[in-house]
Amino acid sequence: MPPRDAEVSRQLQVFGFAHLRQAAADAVGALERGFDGLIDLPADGLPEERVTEFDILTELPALGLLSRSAWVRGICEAYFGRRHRIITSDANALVGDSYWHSDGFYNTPFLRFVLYLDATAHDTGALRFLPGSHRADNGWPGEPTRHVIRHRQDLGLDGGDVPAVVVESRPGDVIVFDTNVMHAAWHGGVRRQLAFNCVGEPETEAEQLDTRRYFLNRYVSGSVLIG
Ligand SMILES: O=C(O)CCC(=O)C(=O)O
Repeated sequence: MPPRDAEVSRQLQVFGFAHLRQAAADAVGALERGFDGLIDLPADGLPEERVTEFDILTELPALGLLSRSAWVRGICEAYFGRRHRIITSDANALVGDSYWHSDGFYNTPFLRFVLYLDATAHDTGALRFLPGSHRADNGWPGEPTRHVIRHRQDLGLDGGDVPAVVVESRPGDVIVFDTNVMHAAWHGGVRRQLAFNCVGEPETEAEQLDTRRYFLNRYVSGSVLIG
């Protein structure tokens, strides 16, 4: 059953992320074949470092189709309250940890839809979130965010011990999040990831500027910021 737009949008408003179990189950085979055609992994499947390819929706038609699906449109329109636009897309072979971060902190909301082609669990790099940390009205941009980033010095915690919601996923699941939300992946095994990022059609000058900055930042910082 496709995810329900209004409920997912409300989860995004409250928590900053939503786990859409098996929303892309029908596309897994085509996505895997497409990924293999885009990113060459070594024979043992273990790259030494992360590999990213940008702008993949044309080269990976199964992801293109998904990004234009009625349910993705429904979630975006419910969340943004208007028509949306896809800004960037990327395929990643991820290894190791992704430290606590948000993908910048913008007044304009952006959504990232993520699919892992490998099962991810608590101890193998599952994406994890600090619920509600995308909301400026919760006071997150500032002190709490700084403390989480400096978790060892300020809180005496390893990154993986910061209290968080770990979203374990299996191929076919989609995780969508507001990219202001604090997120990380610890104890990282190799994980093949596909993703695309969306924004509500920018209307004001500030939104246009944020969208341009966001677009550029994706390329400058890589698909997933470390550190
Ligand atoms: O799986 C990971 O390493 C984290 C991915 C991430 O931070 C992202 O996709 O924005």
